[in-house]
Amino acid sequence: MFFRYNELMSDLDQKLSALASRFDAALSDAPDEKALDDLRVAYLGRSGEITLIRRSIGELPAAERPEAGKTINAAVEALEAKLQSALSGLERRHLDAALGETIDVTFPSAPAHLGTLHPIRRIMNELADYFERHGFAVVLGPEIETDANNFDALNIPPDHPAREGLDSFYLRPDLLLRTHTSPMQVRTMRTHQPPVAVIVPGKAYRRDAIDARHAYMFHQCEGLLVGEGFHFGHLKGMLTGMCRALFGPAQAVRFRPSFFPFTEPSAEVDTTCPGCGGSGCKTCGGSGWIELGGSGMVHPNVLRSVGYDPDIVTGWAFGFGIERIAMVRYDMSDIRDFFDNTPTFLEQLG
Ligand code: 2NL
Repeated sequence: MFFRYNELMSDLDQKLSALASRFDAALSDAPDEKALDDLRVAYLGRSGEITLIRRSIGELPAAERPEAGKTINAAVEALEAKLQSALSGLERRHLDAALGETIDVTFPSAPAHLGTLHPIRRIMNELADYFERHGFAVVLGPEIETDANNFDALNIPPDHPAREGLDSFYLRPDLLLRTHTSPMQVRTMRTHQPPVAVIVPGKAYRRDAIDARHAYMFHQCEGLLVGEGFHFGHLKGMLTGMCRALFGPAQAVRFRPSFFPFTEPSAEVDTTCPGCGGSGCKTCGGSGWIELGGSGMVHPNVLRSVGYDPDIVTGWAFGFGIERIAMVRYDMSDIRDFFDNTPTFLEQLG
């Protein structure tokens, strides 16, 4: 009797042998770990081909089932071994590729992000440069102040509305966040004999509700000149020069009568609107002028409160809001843009 080779093999052997051939072919085509895993699922997984074959054992005569089980287990082990060895091969190839890679350690890195000066700091620096050129010292002081320095010494009486808790941040009945930088001028006058020429840039705090024009913290630059023979003309000259340093040589300056408890006489300081050069635009509300801050001759009561003799020395002072100057300079409409800390916004203000 002649049998063809295939007929010698049991049906199960034939199935497993065909499966192994297909598996080998697919394995040699598998490019990566993902493909290997797909193969494992397709052949050895819960509903894979081997599982289907294993289920068919039930159709065999009981005597043949143990042998068939062993045959299938052997086939599974063979497939798993091939998968494992293919996986090791892939890993080795990855490693070889990584080891063969050359890294140019001299290649320039991406440029570091350096950031820029905050626009508020730029204005403060420009003010400091201008006043230092004219012999003023820049002094800085504490942001927590006594009510005596913040109010009493500045001729602000106990019943003045600015002293209300609603308008200021109190830490204790006698201690608050300074509402202006003036208390540092007071400290300077108490510790220095005239002549005194200082500017005080820094933070000030008021209990304002936040909107496009108000913030509970803002920056001020105050200035003070006290000595024998100083008069309003010196103030006009210094502030005109300041506006020209900030906004350009064509700036004019206008002083409007006003009131502050710490100066007498007092004046608001306006300068030519940089938006329109004085012809009137939206920025200046059509007036051609924009208001920068206040100024005046130091009140005799203030001079007395620091131990100076108002019959011998006179002086002037001023106070400007830095945000106000920066908003005019950079044509901004919302004060909150300074404090939102959006680098892309702040960096475009040059
Ligand atoms: C404003 C007004 C001003 C002062 C601040 C001052 C300081 C001392 C004595 C007298 Cl120690 N005066 N400072 C004077 C006038 C006006 O600021 O509206 N600032 C934004």
